[in-house]
Amino acid sequence: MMNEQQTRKISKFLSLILRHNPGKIGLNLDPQGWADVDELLQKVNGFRKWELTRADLDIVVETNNKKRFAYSPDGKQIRASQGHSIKIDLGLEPATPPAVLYHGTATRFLDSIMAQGLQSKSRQHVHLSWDTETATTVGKRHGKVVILRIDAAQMAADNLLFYLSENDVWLTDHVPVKYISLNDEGK
Ligand code: HQG
Repeated sequence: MMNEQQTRKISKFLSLILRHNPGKIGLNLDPQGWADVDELLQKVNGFRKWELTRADLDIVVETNNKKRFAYSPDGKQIRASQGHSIKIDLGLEPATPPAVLYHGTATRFLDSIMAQGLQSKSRQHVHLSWDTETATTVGKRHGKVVILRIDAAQMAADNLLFYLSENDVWLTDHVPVKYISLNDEGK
């Protein structure tokens, strides 16, 4: 049985493989980002000398705090639900966002963001959150956190597209400056 630390280690390695570098273990993803589960297990174990079983993988998929991975309906394939830097097509349909979305970032990025808007950087999309709590957690990874308020209603009205990932992250290509304000709610 895996403990929490092992589960986290596996999850991190899977994020690397399924979002950024499948070639590291000689794995191929299809154009929608899916990997064959049996092949993944074989190649991960070959690379890391782990003895990861399908049952272990089920636990990683189910217990992951952000539901980062999902199985195909027949259970034979697995992919990351978002966060890719490699070019894949998640096949998500455009969805109508809530009126306001949030983006947590570090204060040191503010000047640049307020000049260029939010860019997807190394990932395929800009990631936006439903709530300020989630945005705070995302932003803290980068330094002193600041929360930006995104006028998603106006963006949608202006025909900019949004997608909702399977694990509940809002995705869009770019957020122009005019839709961004500092979130000083409650101050
Ligand atoms: C910033 C995690 C300067 C942007 C999270 C962010 C999320 C700019 C950083 C997911 C900029 C990119 C994504 C501009 C954007 N000038 N900086 N014009 N535009 N930035 O990690 O949103 O745990 O690629 O604000 O929970 O932090 O991996 O994006 O600070 O859902 O599953 O450039 O990653 O999920 O950083 O995080 P990231 P993010 P996982």
